[in-house]
Amino acid sequence: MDEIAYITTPLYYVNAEPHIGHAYTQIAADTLARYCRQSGKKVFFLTGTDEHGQKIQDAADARGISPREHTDEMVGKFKDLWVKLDISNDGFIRTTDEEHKETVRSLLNKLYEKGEIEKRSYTGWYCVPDERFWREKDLEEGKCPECGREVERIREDNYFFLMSAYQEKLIEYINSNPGYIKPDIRRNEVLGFLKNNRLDDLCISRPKSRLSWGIPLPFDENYVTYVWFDALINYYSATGYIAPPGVNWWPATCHLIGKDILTTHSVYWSTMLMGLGLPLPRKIFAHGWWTITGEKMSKSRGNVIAPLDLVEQWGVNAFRYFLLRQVSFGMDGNFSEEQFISRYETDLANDLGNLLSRVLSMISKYSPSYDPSRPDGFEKLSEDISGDLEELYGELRFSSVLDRIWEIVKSANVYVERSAPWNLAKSDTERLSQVLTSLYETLGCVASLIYPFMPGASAEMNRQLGIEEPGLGIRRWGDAGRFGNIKKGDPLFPKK
Ligand code: ME8
Repeated sequence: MDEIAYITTPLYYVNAEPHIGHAYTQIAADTLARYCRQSGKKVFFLTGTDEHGQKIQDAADARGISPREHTDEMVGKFKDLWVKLDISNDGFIRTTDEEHKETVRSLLNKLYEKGEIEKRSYTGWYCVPDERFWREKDLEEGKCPECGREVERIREDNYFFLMSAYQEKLIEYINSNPGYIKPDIRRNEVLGFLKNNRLDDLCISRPKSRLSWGIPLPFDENYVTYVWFDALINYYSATGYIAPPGVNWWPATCHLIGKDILTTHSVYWSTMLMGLGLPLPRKIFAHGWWTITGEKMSKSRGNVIAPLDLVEQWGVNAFRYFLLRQVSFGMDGNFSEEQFISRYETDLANDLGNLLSRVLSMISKYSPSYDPSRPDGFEKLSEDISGDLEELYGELRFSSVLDRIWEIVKSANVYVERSAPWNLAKSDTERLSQVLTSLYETLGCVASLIYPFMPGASAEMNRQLGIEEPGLGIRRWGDAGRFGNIKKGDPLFPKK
């Protein structure tokens, strides 16, 4: 991996409040960003809000306030939630930022001057909620093929980005860069689509008479920019005024998105960059959906789970853990409270929480010496996993990383039972010191390994272990050092 990592999330629409689906992408991106920082990279982790377009205008109209008032209020809710979810974003971009609008206008001008944009008369079917035009043949039973809602027939003059010219080039690019679109199932989906369909040109304007809440085209003030054209550019524009200066942040290392917006990223964004002569991002990773009884969780379907309810009941660490542990990243997952509770009780309260509290109690009770000279195999376990982290995180296999960490946690629990320190305390104090030191150091490693997923729980483990200056790096067995500062505290994951 490179020495820098520029990680992005989608810019969420501010037409309604964030739900678990949004929290999911944020937590995944945050975990990746934290791991990259932990492994010594310079990181720019960007998130933000998508504030123009029909949807937002409609949401503001429905509340009888201006789009600006509406978006300002909603942005606050997104930002508050990210703080509560321990999201460590380095920047927050709003598509209403003046600097972003200027970049969009200047890139539009550039494309226009290069002859990549053309004005045409157009008739098509428009899905207002998805802000997308469809051809007659795309419709399914006369409705939007993406969301199943009603579409409107629209005829008007508009500006088009000549996207169709890039069809072959894009196929070639995806073929020669197998890591570009991930996971492979999504890459194959995009390739299949590109090979079996003629790519259309992309309508990138909306007449101001129909929609005023947008960025005016620099070459025709009677139009505003199509919201996707505006929003996708954020990834690039942020590098010019939000990212820490002095580093070449473009191209982005990884755009993390949900599979609902795969086409806009892998086709629209890639070809826009080709048109502009800019490098393409290194990776676009599209994860799966959280469903509720099999249906996609979405604002418009009204079947959403509010993240804060779960966080209030179970804590932010458990919430973050569950989302990334329950489903292989990339696949869909059905949300169930029973599974949440079971993960909480088994993995967190029993396996990890109990281990910490038992080991610390035994160290306090039996006062062994700190003796790291004979690690009893645990140094090997933590070496092995450290060697694999780069690859697992590189492929965004979060649940596999957690599986590996829990292998260590589970073997430590088995080791406690097998070595029975309560008997050793009576018979063999040397062996007792060896066993409790092994366990203590192993907990020190686990505390640093869980940091990207559960930064709060990691900090609390460090505190109870008495590791006063934990540092950010991944701890090796033997680094935690001495028992002197142990401060046993409340259970890490209290039983409910
Ligand atoms: O599409 N399961 O914004 P959006 C998993 N503004 N993830 C989900 C989800 C679910 N049920 N529902 C939403 C937009 N997401 C555009 C993006 S980017 C330049 C512009 C997550 O508010 C997932 O990341 O509809 C998905 O891609 C994103 O929210 C869509 O957010």
